[in-house]
Amino acid sequence: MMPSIPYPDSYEVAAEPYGFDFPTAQTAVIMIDMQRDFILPGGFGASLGNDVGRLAATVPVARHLLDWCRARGMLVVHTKEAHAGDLSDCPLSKLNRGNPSVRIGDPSPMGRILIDGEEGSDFVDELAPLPGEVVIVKPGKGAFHATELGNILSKANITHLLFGGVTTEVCVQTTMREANDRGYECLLIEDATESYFPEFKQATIAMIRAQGGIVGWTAPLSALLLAIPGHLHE
Ligand code: C5J
Repeated sequence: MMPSIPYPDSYEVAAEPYGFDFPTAQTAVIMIDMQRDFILPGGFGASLGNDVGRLAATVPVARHLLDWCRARGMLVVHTKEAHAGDLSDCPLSKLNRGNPSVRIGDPSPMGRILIDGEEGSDFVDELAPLPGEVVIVKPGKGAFHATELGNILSKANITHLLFGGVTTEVCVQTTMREANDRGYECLLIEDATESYFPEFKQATIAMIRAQGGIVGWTAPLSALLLAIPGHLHE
C-alpha cells in the first residue's frame, strides 16, 4: 500500500480498517438526531414499536464524545430531523412512506411528531447544544441535503468529521456517505451510535470500513480518547 500523505499537526486513532489521522483544528464532531422522538418512551420511535432503550444507552457515550471534542475546541454540530409546522419541507413520499398509523405532524404525547420546535423534536436534555454550537434542522435523512451544513464546514476549514448519533443505518450512514462524497475524512464512533436493529448497526459498520474504508473509518470512543497523549482518563 502507498503511504498516505499525513495531515499536519494530526493525531492517529487506532481505527478500522486502519489508523485514522485527524488534525484537531480542522475536525468537527457531528451528532446526528439525538432527539426525544427517537430516544425516549412516548416518542415517535417508540410509537412504531421500537425498543428505544437501545438508543438511550448511547446517550452517556455521545455526551462523553461531545465533551471531549468541546474541551479541544473542535467545532460541534448537532442535527435534528424536523419539519416546518405547515409541512412545506416534507415531501409527500416521506409523509406517506410505510403507510404509518401516526404520521409526521400528527399530535403525540410530546407534541406534533418531528415538527421543529415541538418537545419531541428537540434534543434529549443531556445532549442539548451549548451556546455557539451549530444546530442543523434537516428535512431529510442526510444532513447536507437542503441545509447550510456544507457552507458552514467549508467556512470553518473543516476536513475531518467525527460522527455519533442515531440511527446508524439511516441518518448517520446517509450523512457519512454525503460527507465522504464531498471529500471529508469521516470516523464513526461505534459506541456513540445505535440502531433499533442491532444487525443493521453491525452491517453499517462493516459497510463503512469495507474495501479499505470506502465510506470512512470506525472506532470505539476509547480509541479516540487514547489518540491524544496526556488525556487518557477523561
Ligand atoms: C430515521 C434517523 N431513522 N435519524 N431517522 O428515520 O435515523
